[in-house]
Amino acid sequence: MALIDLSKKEIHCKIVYYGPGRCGKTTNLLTVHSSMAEKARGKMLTIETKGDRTLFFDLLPLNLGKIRGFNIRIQLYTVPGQVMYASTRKLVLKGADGLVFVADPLQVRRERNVESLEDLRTSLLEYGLKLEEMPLVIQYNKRDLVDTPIPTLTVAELEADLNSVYKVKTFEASAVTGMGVFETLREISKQTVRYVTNKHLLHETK
Ligand SMILES: Nc1nc2c(ncn2[C@@H]2O[C@H](COP(=O)(O)OP(=O)(O)O)[C@@H](O)[C@H]2O)c(=O)[nH]1
Ligand SMILES: [Mg+2]
Repeated sequence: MALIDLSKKEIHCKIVYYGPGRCGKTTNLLTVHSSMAEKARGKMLTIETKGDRTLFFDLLPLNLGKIRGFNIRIQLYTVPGQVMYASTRKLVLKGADGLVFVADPLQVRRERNVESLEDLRTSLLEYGLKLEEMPLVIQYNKRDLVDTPIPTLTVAELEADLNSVYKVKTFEASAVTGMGVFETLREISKQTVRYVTNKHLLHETK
């Protein structure tokens, strides 16, 4: 749940980057962190195991400026992808206001994407949240691999697998080069702030 501090005139939103292990969630946050001005970003907290895998979550606080006199603060989280961290993954989702589903285009990960999106939907339901009613964007990551010999899925295939039900905005991206990373963040931030302010009827606050 978003935290609204009326005395400080601040809104805190939580956006979670979700997706199968190794799809590029941590890399998204690292790219955002390295390109944001220092005063707009907080310290990135990341706890990784040896093989650059996220053990608990990554956290990146951002300050997005003001809307209607309220300071907008956003916290970006990632989840650990590995199967054995299912309970941590669910815990990170608690109180999420917006979601980015990061899809891996490697053909060998095709089923993992679908499973992960279903996992997201059912975990949210346990918190009483419906994915189709929440701010959501899908990012088709690693598009830089398309021109390499590595077998990748086409956008049409990914779209059929992951977006035939939700029909949300999608972005082609490469978290390593930065392509599409800010477009994804901008759109989910916009949707999330709108969702949070509508939910709390802030438009009635002067
Ligand atoms: N080629 C390519 N590799 C990527 C991209 N994004 C992430 N990776 C690589 O994929 C691996 C897993 O990325 P990571 O961000 O740790 O995935 P996470 O498990 O979702 O957090 C790392 O070796 C990254 O460098 C991308 O857009 N293109
Ligand atoms: Mg990670």
